[in-house]
Amino acid sequence: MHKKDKKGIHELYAEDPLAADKQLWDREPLPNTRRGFLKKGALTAMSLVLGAKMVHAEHFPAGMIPAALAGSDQPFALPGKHPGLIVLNDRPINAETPPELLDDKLTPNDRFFVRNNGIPPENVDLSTWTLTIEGESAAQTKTYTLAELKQKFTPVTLQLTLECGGNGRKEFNPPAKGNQWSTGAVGCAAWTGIRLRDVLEDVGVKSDAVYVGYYGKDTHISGQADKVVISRGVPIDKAMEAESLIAWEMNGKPIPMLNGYPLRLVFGGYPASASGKWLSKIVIRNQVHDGPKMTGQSYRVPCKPVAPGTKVPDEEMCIIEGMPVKSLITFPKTGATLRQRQALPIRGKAWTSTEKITRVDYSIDFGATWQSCTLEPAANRYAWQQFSADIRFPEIGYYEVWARATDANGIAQPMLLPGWNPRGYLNNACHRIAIKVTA
Ligand SMILES: Nc1nc2c(c(=O)[nH]1)N[C@H]1C(S)=C(S)[C@@H](COP(=O)(O)O)O[C@H]1N2
Ligand SMILES: [Mo]
Repeated sequence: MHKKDKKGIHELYAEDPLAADKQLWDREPLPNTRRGFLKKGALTAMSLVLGAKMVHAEHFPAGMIPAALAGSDQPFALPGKHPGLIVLNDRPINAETPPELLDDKLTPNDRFFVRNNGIPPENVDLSTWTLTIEGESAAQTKTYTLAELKQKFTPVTLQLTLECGGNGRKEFNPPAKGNQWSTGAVGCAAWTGIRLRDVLEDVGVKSDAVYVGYYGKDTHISGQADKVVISRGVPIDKAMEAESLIAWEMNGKPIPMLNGYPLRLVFGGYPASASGKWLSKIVIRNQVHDGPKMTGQSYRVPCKPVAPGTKVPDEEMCIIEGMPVKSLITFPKTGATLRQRQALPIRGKAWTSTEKITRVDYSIDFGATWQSCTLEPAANRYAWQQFSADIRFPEIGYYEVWARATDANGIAQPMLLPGWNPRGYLNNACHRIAIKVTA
């Protein structure tokens, strides 16, 4: 095929999107990937996602999502993932979980969302995988094999909620660039591993330590071998918390490949971007960690509220250090219909980075009045909590069920969108579902 012909496909889509499969167009990845054809790194990512080598990939237009991933019926699931996950971006792979697939107490491994910034490592060898701890504020540099980590330190299992900082981004206006997450970049699993602090203490933490940063074995989408995909971190106090884990198991099984196999950090109550996957190195820093996606506008919000659409200089952006109180209705699926006088059971999850959720309420009159839900306690700090209620509706018609969680500090979710920010982080507006009551 000639270059010109390839370009023709692009132009057709660019000029007349309706001529193309509408859904395919809607699901296009970031605008910056629309031009040019697949790079080597992207090709690897694509094969990984399809679970098979893409034959003739050199002819596949860069702006297009493979048909296998583009429709609402995805014929082949992502490797190790439930077919109901919604793929938002295929290079790198990002997929969210619809609310009704988050109804289990703990999110099953195949339903846990995926947020990749690069390409996961291939052919992971457990016998040669190592974790190195170093940095200005480390008393020494020390490297552990997986077997050493498992033998030397006390294992722990904790239920920890991971939520991407950009979850809910889709709602912001003006829109923010990046994956247009709806509600599903969240999950809560039982993670088994060891405490990060035990390892840090074994190495020795100097008194001037302020931050830890991670490095993982994923590779950059550009195919450049030496380019770090993402290297974020947490303040030393967060690293030293009893719930901060280096994990190798998720719900009693090895962590799925797309979620960081064989080793990852798990920081509950923090933007999940801090929870480094395919973990190979931790640096103990005497300054705020400055790896890729730690600086500039990434995972930061304006230090002071700004009007929607404002350009905010880097120095007025502050690092996100915790996720806001939030909840999700996981049953029924939006659009449920029931008969008059039938009670509607609802279920959902609520989570916070503070001590705990103390109440969840629901409204069927668009927030005018609220009734309380039954709320289960958390298994441990940073685990999500289950709520439920039986709702009766006064008459036939259309309703919405809204849910609103409140934390131990008395902070409740906003009913509408919270503060606009340039990158579209921290949307914790109340979740709602549509209900029809018929005769
Ligand atoms: N090495 C590495 N770690 C990473 C990422 C990544 O791209 N590479 N993505 C981060 C982001 S932004 C999020 S939201 C979580 C997502 O974790 P999950 O894919 O297991 O749901 O992993 C974080 N850790
Ligand atoms: Mo994220």
